[in-house]
Amino acid sequence: MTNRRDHHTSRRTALKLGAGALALPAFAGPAFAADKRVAMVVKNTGNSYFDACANGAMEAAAEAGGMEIIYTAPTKPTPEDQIAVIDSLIAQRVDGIIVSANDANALVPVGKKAMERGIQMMSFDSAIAPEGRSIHLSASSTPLIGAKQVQMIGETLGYEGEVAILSAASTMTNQNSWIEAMKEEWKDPKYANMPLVATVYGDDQDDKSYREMESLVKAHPNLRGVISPTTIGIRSGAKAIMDMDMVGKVWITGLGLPSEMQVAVEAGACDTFAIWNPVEYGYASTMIMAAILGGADTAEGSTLSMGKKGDTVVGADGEAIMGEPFVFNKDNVAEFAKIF
Ligand code: RAM
Repeated sequence: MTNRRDHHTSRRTALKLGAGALALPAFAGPAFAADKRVAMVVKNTGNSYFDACANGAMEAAAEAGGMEIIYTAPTKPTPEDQIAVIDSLIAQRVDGIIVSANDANALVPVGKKAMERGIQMMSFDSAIAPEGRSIHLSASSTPLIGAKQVQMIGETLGYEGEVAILSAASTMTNQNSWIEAMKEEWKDPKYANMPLVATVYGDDQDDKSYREMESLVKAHPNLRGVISPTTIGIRSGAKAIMDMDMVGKVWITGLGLPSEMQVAVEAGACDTFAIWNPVEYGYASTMIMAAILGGADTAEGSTLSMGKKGDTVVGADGEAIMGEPFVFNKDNVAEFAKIF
């Protein structure tokens, strides 16, 4: 059951050029999506990664002629609550919905319902299964993101010692596919002395992630590394390492925001971590939605414009990719912490 009052929704309408306004380069982008209403539905509220994505969405909306962005999410990252949010957007007859899914399959029926009503449905970040949307834009290649995280902890530990994974929720598409990709990388003989001893789920909640990190350390006295492929997990896990005085004994890596990881990197709880620019990711996703609303083809092999992020080509199952992740360490974390 969902308490509708829990849904946090923010609406902002990008400024439109009035008749008397100067038509200058800030609005140089395509104007095909003016007057459209697009919802960005993320996993849950209170996640600054998604707030950054929404900022990029607003930027794209302005470039695409001034469409309205409705940035919304359930308070808890569950599929049921997310379905209720999408149902209410269908009732409001928005033109397009961009979702980061809490469950790939559970969202298929509501995705189909939206498409039957003529609403353009796409996912970003965490995919809906192909039947429930047209396009899914991944931030980067799944094998690359998975492998990178195992490589980072390998380098930190000198390829020796027990490692665990602290993930988000067990139903989340993106974390699950990155974990699969990590396990592929782990097959390389260079990791023979760096076994994966546990995978636990903090559900993208700070308190649960923190407690899971504490339990990992207690249950595995020889634990030396943790990979957390979620910005919530890595920030809470790093805090637990610092609070438990485990700095120098256990290291965390994964996907984090420089603004949230600077303290942990400078304290030595985290050596390196990775992420893409979430502002650009929200921007690129929204530019694709604008192109689709303008009639762009989404069939495999089609080229879709991501505005100033360049073009992407639609692959199998409607999947496209934005770009490459960046790696952060003590030399560059402070600089990027100012941005995201
Ligand atoms: C968290 C969310 C999001 C994921 C990032 C890396 O913010 O789980 O879906 O992409 O981490």
